[in-house]
Amino acid sequence: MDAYQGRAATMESSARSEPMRVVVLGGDGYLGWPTSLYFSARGHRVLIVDNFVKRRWETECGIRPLCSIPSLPERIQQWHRPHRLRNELYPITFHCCDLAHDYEGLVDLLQDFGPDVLIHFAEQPSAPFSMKSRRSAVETQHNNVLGTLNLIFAMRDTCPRAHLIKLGTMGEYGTPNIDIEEGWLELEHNGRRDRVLYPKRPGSLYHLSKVHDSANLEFACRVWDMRVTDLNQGVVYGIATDELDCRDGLHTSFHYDAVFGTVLNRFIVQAVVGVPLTLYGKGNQVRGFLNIRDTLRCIELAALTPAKPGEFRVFNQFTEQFSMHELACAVADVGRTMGYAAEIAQIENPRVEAEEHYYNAKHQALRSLGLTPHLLDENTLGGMIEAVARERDQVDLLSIVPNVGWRKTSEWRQKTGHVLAA
Ligand code: USQ
Repeated sequence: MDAYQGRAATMESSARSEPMRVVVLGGDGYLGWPTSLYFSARGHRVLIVDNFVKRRWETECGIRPLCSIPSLPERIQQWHRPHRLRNELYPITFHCCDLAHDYEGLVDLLQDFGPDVLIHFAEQPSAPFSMKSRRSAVETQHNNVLGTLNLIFAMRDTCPRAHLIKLGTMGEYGTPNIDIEEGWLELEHNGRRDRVLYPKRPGSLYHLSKVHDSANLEFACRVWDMRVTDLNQGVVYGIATDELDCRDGLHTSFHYDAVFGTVLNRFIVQAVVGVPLTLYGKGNQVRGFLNIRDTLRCIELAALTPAKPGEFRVFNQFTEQFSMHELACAVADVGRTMGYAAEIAQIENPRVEAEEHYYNAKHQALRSLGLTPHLLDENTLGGMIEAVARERDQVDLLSIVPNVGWRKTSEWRQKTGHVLAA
């Protein structure tokens, strides 16, 4: 019996009796691929849509994930290789389509497939990439905002009853000096009350692209009765899920570089290769975090209880919050118990962000739908360190060095000399 068989009962318990027709937009990516497998494993019919531009951006930036990623057809073939439990699954299909540039192609494929739910990851996901240059900022907003706008129209005209689950970000809110609500704010002004979209003050042009998406989606719900769940997700960490781990060759991309790597994944790699953990600025920036396993469960919960027609529903999707300093110390502590030196280096912050601030973001909605979080503990950190240590030889030290400055990248490079001691 393999690891996958052992978990089959859990998977069946969360499967719906009626299989859904699920489109995963951006299904070749870090979260899109495990989401596709998660829904496939539960008996749903999955269509992946991707234009593979993320692979091109990586090449342009001269970076690559820790382990090289087989092509999407190879990974799908690997998933469907003969397997006692998986023989009954609908085959995952895929279609190459660029949402921002191929509206007709998008319309055709939605018409043919007839989705019940669309899960939208097909966006440029990196704040540093969006701040690199005018070109990358334009590419980010063009890809994200216009791609989502095309999707809205394509859904309106082909599958208006389908439920859109859109990956937003906690970074849309920024770090306001008041509590962060789940998308909406009740307010009283001059004796009158209203419910308005929560005011946003994002910290990068990438995060801002998601604010624009949210405004467009709320409009589409109000005017065209669309059903949308906007998942304002925190920083995701980890690479282990039941489906990814069930067989070799199914792994998802893990970035530790300064452009696409997120903070915890970076700290883990830095601890393993003996580079000081790159704490930006004072390190008192606080962010919400979640395990990749909880991302998948949150999306499933949203899909099983869809937004109503006309409802723009927002969930804050994270399970716990840490300051970057706390996070660095947690990685360093576990790293040292495993024999790594794991020093912490406070370096000049390449970003423009508050380094000391109030942070209290609500995140009850997904818990009340049934999310049981996988919290970050020593075992999780230790498991990540072990997994990265097996690939240690693949790490490109140069790509760890932050090389994009928010104010002006050329000035940032000059100022810091962008060198890290290994
Ligand atoms: N940071 C460090 N050292 C590093 C890298 C980052 O101290 O080596 C700090 C940053 O200054 C920032 C925090 O860690 O204060 C988070 O940075 P990040 O790069 O992990 O995350 P961010 O740029 O906010 O974006 C990531 C994903 C994005 C997602 C977002 C969720 O790339 O797709 O939307 O996390 S959230 O942060 O909640 O907006």
